[in-house]
Amino acid sequence: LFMKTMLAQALARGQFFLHYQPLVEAATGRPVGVEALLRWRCDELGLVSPAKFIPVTEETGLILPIGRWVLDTACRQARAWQEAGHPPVEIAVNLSPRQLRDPSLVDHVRSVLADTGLDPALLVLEITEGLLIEDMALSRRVLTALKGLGIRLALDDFGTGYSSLSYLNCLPFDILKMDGSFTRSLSDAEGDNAGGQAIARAIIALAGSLNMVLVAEGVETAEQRDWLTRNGCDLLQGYLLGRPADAQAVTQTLRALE
Ligand code: G
Ligand code: G
Ligand code: NA
Ligand code: MN
Repeated sequence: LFMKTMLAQALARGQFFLHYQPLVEAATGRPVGVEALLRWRCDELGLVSPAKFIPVTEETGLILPIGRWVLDTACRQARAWQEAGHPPVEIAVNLSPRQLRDPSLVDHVRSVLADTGLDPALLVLEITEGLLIEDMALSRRVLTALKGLGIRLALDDFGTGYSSLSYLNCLPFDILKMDGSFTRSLSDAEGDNAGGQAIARAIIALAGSLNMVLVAEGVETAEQRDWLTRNGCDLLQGYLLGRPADAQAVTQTLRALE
């Protein structure tokens, strides 16, 4: 209850900020983009994890204004990187299920693109699979309208929760983000984990046969990076390639990797 009250004032008090985590091309090690990750510093509660506060904002509906702020801020930052002379940086923004049900979502994305002048091809919206199958007709309608703006869509945390392969073919996703648990399962205490590797290979092949870009999440070791690269993974994301950090720090990372 206390968190609800604090969250209601957080936007007006300027307590939200974004961290950015790089996505790196496996074959070349080059950064191709960043994922924006929301952070909340509350005066009373300190830094609160989005895993804790996002569910509360979904419950209250606050996720709608907060989500609009995230999208706006992230697109502005991407445009700023571009204007500072960096190679075009894709920006990935997480959408919560509740935002997908917001009738003004598509109009808002369109107007953010217009206001910031960001090339739609540089914007990726990340959606977890949870709600998608609950209302397939609505999901299809909204995702298709978003695609119509020229942006791309990523299926986030793929392989966890409600995984169903049938809807992969029905929804217009461009990018598949393999959940970090699969990256972790590539090895275990005994070393190579044949079962974990077989599953990761199957996910990589699935993305390939559906013409989707495959991103491996949660890459923490050089061994994981090398295995994923050898086995045809397109993009890598994780602490090994870069931790989520503020825009200034990420600018250094982007420069160092260029
Ligand atoms: O950054 P971190 O690992 O703490 O994020 C925890 C969870 O919060 C992840 O599932 C992530 O997708 C989610 N998350 C982070 N930023 C946003 C955001 O801006 N919007 C939504 N809806 N979820 C976010
Ligand atoms: O659900 P989503 O995939 O958006 O969650 C992203 C979350 O994963 C963020 O909270 C981010 O901080 C976290 N994260 C990013 N890279 C790594 C990693 O290499 N290892 C672990 N354990 N978490 C990571
Ligand atoms: Na995400
Ligand atoms: Mn993700």
